[in-house]
Amino acid sequence: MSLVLYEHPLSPYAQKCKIALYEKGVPFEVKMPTAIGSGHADDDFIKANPRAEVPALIDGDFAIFDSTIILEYIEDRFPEPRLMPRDPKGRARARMIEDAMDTHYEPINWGLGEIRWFKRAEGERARVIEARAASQARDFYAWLERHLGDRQWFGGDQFGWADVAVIPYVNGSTGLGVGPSPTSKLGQWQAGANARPSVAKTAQAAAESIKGMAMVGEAVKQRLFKREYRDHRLEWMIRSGGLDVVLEGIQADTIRFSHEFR
Ligand SMILES: N[C@@H](CCC(=O)N[C@@H](CS)C(=O)NCC(=O)O)C(=O)O
Repeated sequence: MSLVLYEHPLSPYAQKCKIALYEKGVPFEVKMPTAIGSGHADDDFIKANPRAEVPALIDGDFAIFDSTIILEYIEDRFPEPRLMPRDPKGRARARMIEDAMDTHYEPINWGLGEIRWFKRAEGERARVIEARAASQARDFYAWLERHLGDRQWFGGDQFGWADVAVIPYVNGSTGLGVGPSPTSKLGQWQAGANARPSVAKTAQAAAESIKGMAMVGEAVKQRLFKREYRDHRLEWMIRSGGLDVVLEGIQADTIRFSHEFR
């Protein structure tokens, strides 16, 4: 068996898949697509994922894209230890949380990255967007805590699907200075999740990779980087005070939309 995961260590979508594979003890090889994020994906990678996004999982001659579908495939193919709860409500909760993190939460971190790393706005303009991000994250933590309730993990007494789906984002937010308070219920959950070797290894790779982000603002200015403002990310930037960021990026040709299938 040879599994290859196309990934980027900072992609929360890819992190979900890595954590799941580590939890299940499945060996896999990681590959970073050439020039990922720049808008110049290579043909081999596009063959694996016509959306030209990480993650993509290659299992022999079969290629799968989209982190949710990959997670489902991993669970089907390697059922033990089980990540998805058995009871219908637990399963629905896990799926709702994953979907909310991937679509509603993800652009908060991504938007902060656009400001901090890719230098899309500075001064007062940046502060407005950053303040919106911080307040959205706080509100989201309250929602997550309601789902966590008094349980150790989102699915009960076993680390599982929703934990895998939340931890990459909450760790990303902590790195960006808008994480949950360590003494809060969510902060304590976060510390517990980070103590797991699967999560620690994934977070360590992300921390290494972040060192390379110092230069990317300059790369955008020089138009070497053309960032993907797709679906909820585009909406987030506009609704959070960054309409100018979008318009300027389109004019400067440093923003693109989703890859067209071919
Ligand atoms: N819905 C997709 C989203 C994947 C995604 O947006 N990946 C980003 C990285 S976080 C990416 O590869 N973007 C391509 C690019 O920026 O060129 C999934 O769940 O896998």
